[in-house]
Amino acid sequence: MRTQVAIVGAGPAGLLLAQLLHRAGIDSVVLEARSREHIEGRIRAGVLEQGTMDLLVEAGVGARMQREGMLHHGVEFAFDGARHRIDFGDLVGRAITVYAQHEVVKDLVEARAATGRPLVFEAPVVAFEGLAGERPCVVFEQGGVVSRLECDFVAGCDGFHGVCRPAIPAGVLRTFEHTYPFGWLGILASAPPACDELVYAHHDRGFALFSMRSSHVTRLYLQCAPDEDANRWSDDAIWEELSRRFGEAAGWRPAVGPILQKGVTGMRSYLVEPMQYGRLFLAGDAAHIVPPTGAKGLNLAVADVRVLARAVAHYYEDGSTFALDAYSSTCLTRVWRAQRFSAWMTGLLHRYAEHSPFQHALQLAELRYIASSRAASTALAENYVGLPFAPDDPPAPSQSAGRQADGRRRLFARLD
Ligand code: FAS
Ligand code: PHB
Repeated sequence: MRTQVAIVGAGPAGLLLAQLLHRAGIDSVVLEARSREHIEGRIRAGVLEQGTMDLLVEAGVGARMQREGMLHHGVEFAFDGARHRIDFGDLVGRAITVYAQHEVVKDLVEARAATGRPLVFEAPVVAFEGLAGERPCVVFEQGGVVSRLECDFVAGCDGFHGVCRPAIPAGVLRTFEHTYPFGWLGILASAPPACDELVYAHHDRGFALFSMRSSHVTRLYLQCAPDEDANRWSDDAIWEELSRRFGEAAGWRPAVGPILQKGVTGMRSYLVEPMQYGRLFLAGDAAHIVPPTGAKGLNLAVADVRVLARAVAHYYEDGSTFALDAYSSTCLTRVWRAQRFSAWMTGLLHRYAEHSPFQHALQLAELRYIASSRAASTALAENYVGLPFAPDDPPAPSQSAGRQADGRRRLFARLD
């Protein structure tokens, strides 16, 4: 088998990259370890930044999101017994859409099928050859048969536990990591939203988050021990704890209903530099993890593959590698901004057992400042809705490139 780009992993990063490349006339093969049913049923993120929304629409996969997604122009913070709204529209003129990640995955899988190009399920990648050369090869298994896929580039979109990042030789990557002393117990509930927007709650008993998926399904999280066993929590115990953590916020309580799914997510900040090695380019969770407090994980994956698709298109347009060479530095500017915001939101809202009374009081002082200062709430809003994509990510070609620059501009116009 041979293709131009071998994509490892059919999560949001891999599937969107395949779609962007296809629209630029570039061939790819997507290799996914799990089944279609598994990846379309994996309950994860829910908040799409404005840039993600726009890119999905431009890529031809945003129609159902536009129909079924819920456009939100603000978010609420519950503390001091009240709810405080951050008005995105007034502060930064942008919005978010609440639309489940697994729905995005379904839309991308359907778009991939429409192209007729390969998306191979239950085909784990097990090895690589020639990543440092110009003719890399990906080795994968399917039905007990080992196959080789020759390509020009490998996109490592296989998530935090994938095989791409570990394929980079020791000594190449610099790793940054922080593990938080808590996790999130997340539930999906058959219950109508009791509030129009998301509510982040700071409470003495611990953090809680109210989100939603539709007019009859809600998504809620509560801070728990990092190794919490979700099965130890009865439905009643979960609802009682959530109601206590939201309860004093002006008498608001989430609507109670049958819990459809529950699970515990660990919390870590993680990042490798660079995000590339030879012809291998890491994107999404394969390269970085953020605590979900800032709702950035999925959106960072989207931003990475937008840069990668444009850089690969540069190469096939006129053989230039300047954008590919700049891939890591281009992505990492945004990744580090998201890391900062996610760590800050996590530190602001969670209960730390080791905190002194002063540190706990400092959290409340920060929350009160945000609620009372336009400057502080604007800073939160601009990061939450996502910073606009830079007009020329990757950097604009040098003007001396003449015809090449015109060609790229035409190409970017097609990709934008
Ligand atoms: P993914 O992990 O989504 O996709 C990687 C894919 O690669 C998977 O389908 C996997 O099966 C496949 N793969 C792995 N190894 C392979 C191999 N050897 N060969 C082939 N395929 C292979 N983000 C938020 O913003 N908000 C949230 O609330 C939130 N909740 C989360 C809860 C959980 C439990 C997890 C794990 C993550 C959560 N995230 C959240 C982050 C999440 O949304 C990620 O940012 C997002 O899935 C990133 O997408 P990908 O980079 O495509 O990685
Ligand atoms: C979600 O809806 O799943 C969600 C929303 C906001 C977050 C994290 C998760 O910060």
